[in-house]
Amino acid sequence: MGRRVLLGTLGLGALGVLTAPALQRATDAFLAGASQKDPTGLTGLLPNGGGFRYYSVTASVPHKNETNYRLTVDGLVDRPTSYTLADLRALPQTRLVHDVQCVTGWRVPSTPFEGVRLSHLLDAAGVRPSAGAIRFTCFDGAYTESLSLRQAYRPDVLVALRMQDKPVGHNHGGPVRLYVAPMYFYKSAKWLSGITVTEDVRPGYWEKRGYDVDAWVGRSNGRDDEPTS
Ligand SMILES: Nc1nc2c(c(=O)[nH]1)N[C@H]1C(S)=C(S)[C@@H](COP(=O)(O)O)O[C@H]1N2
Ligand SMILES: [Mo]
Repeated sequence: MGRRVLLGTLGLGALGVLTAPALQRATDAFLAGASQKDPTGLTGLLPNGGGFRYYSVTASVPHKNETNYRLTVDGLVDRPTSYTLADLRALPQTRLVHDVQCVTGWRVPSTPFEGVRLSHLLDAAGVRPSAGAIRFTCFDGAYTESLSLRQAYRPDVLVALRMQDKPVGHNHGGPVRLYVAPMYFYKSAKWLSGITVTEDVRPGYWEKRGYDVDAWVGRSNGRDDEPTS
């Protein structure tokens, strides 16, 4: 084999190995960059589709699936628990259909979300009397969110496995995202990996940067949108 042919072959082989993850990283980074500085609304034309914008505070997010996804419930509970996707699917599922409202103004009508009620996971873990709030963490390694315990027990707050009647895709925060129907969409943490029961509310990523901790649609952040739930 001549030197050029050998190099060519190696090059193609390397490309084959690299292309899929490298492309995904490039896409993630591009979408993240584009959506963060978008006064035009043009990122609405990019993937996530159906009126949704792609948001991520990190340039790339690892992909999690059937084999490596875990959701932990810990903190002020009697029984700390770790769930696989199969574990979550085996629990009672609730389907809700409401509008989605982002605090930057865009709204998507009647979007189905389906998954396990957060209250179910909290009851299973046994929340201690000293508890007052929940802190959510994500496997992007950066995003966090919060709810008061009272908000967390609402029946329209889900640990969502499905969105738009299909499994939550990676760009929408799959395989598992939080869904807080009555609040601005920043509450619905994508790539959910941790539910920690705490004493007090610890403001989340955007809340430390000025958004309201109690994010009711139409009654917070100085906005007057129609409520979503
Ligand atoms: N982990 C994580 N979750 C997140 C965000 C984020 O940047 N990272 N952005 C929030 C905001 S501001 C919105 S509007 C929605 C966007 O969800 P989408 O990308 O499915 O449209 O996710 C919310 N959850
Ligand atoms: Mo948002």
